[in-house]
Amino acid sequence: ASSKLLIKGGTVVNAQHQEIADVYVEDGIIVAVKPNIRVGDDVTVLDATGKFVMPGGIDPHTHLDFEFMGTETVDDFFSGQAAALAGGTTMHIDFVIPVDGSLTAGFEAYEKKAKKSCMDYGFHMAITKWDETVSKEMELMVKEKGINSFKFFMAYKGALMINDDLLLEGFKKCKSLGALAMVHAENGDAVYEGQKRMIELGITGPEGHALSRPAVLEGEATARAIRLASFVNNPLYVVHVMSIDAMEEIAKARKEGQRVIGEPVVSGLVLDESWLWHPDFKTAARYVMSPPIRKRGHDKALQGALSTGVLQLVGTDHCAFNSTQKAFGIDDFRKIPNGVNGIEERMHLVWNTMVESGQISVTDYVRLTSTECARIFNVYPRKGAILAGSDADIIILNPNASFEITAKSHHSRLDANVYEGKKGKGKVEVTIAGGRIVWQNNELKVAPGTGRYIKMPPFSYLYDGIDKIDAAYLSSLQAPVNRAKSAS
Ligand code: DUC
Ligand code: ZN
Ligand code: ZN
Ligand code: ZN
Repeated sequence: ASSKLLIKGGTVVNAQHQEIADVYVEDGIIVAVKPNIRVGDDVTVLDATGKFVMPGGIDPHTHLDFEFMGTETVDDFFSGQAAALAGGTTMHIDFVIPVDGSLTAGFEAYEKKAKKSCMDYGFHMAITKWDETVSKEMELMVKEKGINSFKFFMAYKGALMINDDLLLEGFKKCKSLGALAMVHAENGDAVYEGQKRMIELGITGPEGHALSRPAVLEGEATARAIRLASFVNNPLYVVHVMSIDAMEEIAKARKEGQRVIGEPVVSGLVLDESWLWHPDFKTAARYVMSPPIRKRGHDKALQGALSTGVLQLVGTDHCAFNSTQKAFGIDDFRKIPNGVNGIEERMHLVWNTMVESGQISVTDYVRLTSTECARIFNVYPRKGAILAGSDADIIILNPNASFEITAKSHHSRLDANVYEGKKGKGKVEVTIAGGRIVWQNNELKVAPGTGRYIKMPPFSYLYDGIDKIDAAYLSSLQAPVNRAKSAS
């Protein structure tokens, strides 16, 4: 295949602007974006007339090759990424989980898992305990390993959960490093209580999952994390915002000027809780993820929050378990491995739900599926843009063609799909990753080892000017209070 590519006549869309132009690519990099580019016959030409030429999607939230709840996801870095590319996503950020509390060991393990990558990727890191070593290792991760975000689990008591003291320590450490603190916001102690109560009541099926961890617990933890972040003047990223309760806390904080980012995921935007009441266990268990998919109404409210800018970007939390694994919880919903798919479906479902429906513009679509993620994690404009000098991660979307989601034809290793049967207009017809055409005519051409690790530097725009706010606060503390010295 040629390493020179010309995409002709499409509408090139960036987060700020769209125009009809050609895009010329050489050796994996976009070289020129302008009308009527002429090239020699050694160049592969793609006609994009009547179609949108956009930055490939960036999924900020995935779990590939993840060992969790006594098992391991069926999608690894190859199958998960292949699925992503077939759906128009060209980069993802996965979560490194420490090994026995060691960040270094965790990083090395994920480096190995990711060797088979066929698309570019970055890493967040989870922090599951706290001591001097962890604190030192965080520094190493930021300064040498290309990690600029750390996730704290306020849920999963007895496994990943951390308490408020650690959360504060972690926030402060993130701040000193210019890294972004992320939270899984559910009150883990209360969830534990709720789960026990359901089992005592004899509610052992998947509906118990929803009943044991209602939206109020997500709202509480989100509010707590936001307030603690405010206490130390720290930017905060809330992952998988699933409820109105959590979203409203974010809205309020942002309105007051706090730097809070909210990430809804596709399942929360397009599905609802009724699936957990499905009479067939196998079907219901498929929809178990945490925080749970909420009642009808939360989906629409989250869509609205995306369209008004209360929430900023869309992830998936892609975490794939087959029905045999989901069946571990046949007698006890607490043992159903948590997670749903989405890495392949995100671009189509967001297009269909948000753009086709008229809720957002095409430029907004690019912003919340790609550009904003690149900005937050500080890899813009290398990623998230169709500009001269950017990586050639590009999709061609035909707004008049249609897509249909079914496990029969998806590229994940999953034996089912939570979006089975969903269809609509807007189809990713071509995916270009690192200058290579990897998806065309419904065919994938991917090879393990072609994806690259993208290092993410600290101090993204979320840190702009934060030192001034801190300095003002400090000097306010140092203004003396004049109290009359009274003789006793
Ligand atoms: N939620 C899930 O559903 N899966 C992975 C981890 C998480 O927080
Ligand atoms: Zn593995
Ligand atoms: Zn989570
Ligand atoms: Zn997750």
